Amino acid sequence: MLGGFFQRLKSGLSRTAEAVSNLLSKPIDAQSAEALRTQLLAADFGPVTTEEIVTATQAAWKNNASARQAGPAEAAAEAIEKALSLPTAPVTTHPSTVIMLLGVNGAGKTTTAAKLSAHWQQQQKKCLFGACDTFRAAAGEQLQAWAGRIGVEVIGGAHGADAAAVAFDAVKAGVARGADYIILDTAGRLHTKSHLLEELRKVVRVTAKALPTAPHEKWLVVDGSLGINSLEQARIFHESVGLTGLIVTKLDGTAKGGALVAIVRELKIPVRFIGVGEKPEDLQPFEARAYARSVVGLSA
Ligand SMILES: Nc1nc2c(ncn2[C@@H]2O[C@H](COP(=O)(O)OP(=O)(O)OP(=O)(O)O)[C@@H](O)[C@H]2O)c(=O)[nH]1
Ligand SMILES: [Mg+2]
Repeated sequence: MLGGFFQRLKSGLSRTAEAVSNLLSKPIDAQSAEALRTQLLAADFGPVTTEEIVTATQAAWKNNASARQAGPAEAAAEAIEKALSLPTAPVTTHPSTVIMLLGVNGAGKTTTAAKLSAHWQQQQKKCLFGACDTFRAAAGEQLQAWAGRIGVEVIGGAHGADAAAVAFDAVKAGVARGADYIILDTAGRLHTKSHLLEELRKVVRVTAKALPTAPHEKWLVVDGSLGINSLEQARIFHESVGLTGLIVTKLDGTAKGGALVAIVRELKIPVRFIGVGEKPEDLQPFEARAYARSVVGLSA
């Protein structure tokens, strides 16, 4: 099970890994260090992490016989894992934990709501959806379709209804029915439009009226294939609502799998889960070590 889990992560990140693993399989000289730097930047690790990885791989090769034996890839994975280490609190546990999913259009919020439920249902947890995307006509139906497949109740509103009112109803219903997780799927929005962000803040405020400690988590769903372009989005959402976590989707098949590190470093927000495909089971709790090894092509 764990092996399969790691394999999926590794194959998902293989495009990023392919670009660097060749360079990390042999001694690093000045020329290959430059090539490595170029590849790491192309994979969107960002300049700071890129330099740390290059320095670590060079040092490992020069100074230390056992590191030399393990190879530059091990040194690179360690540098990446270190770059991701944050003082991270565990995900809030409340008898009815309210999780708000935010993000730009198409980031993967609705799919992630379904995946999260599938994940928690496996742990015998009860989930309930709030279909707070009342903006896009088909959005409620998309969530309904997922809910039907995985057996989750949805609280929704009519097209054009107030998203905050739907959130309120969903939280009340979830608490009344003893749901362990209440997942609020919100409408995709342009992070550059302040009135849209104001609407999100209203969802946050009204949710707290339904349950004073809610929303317990505000997770930004980020399309991992957009690479470093997502950083600015994440920054604005964070300033606007105060994020408590990230979910990075579409890490399967992207060559920009390093951007996750750049985002975590800059915003100091933990990655909670990653998406490595479109199916409900293609969501994994984020583990820095597994990610760091996969992204340079190493095995578990
Ligand atoms: N390959 C891959 N595709 C994904 C992943 N997560 C989501 N998708 C796909 O991305 C597309 C958009 O996903 P949605 O869940 O509808 O995105 P959204 O953020 O809810 O979009 P809006 O409601 O329009 O804002 C769908 O085709 C999903 O199947 C992933 O981890 N990997
Ligand atoms: Mg959606």
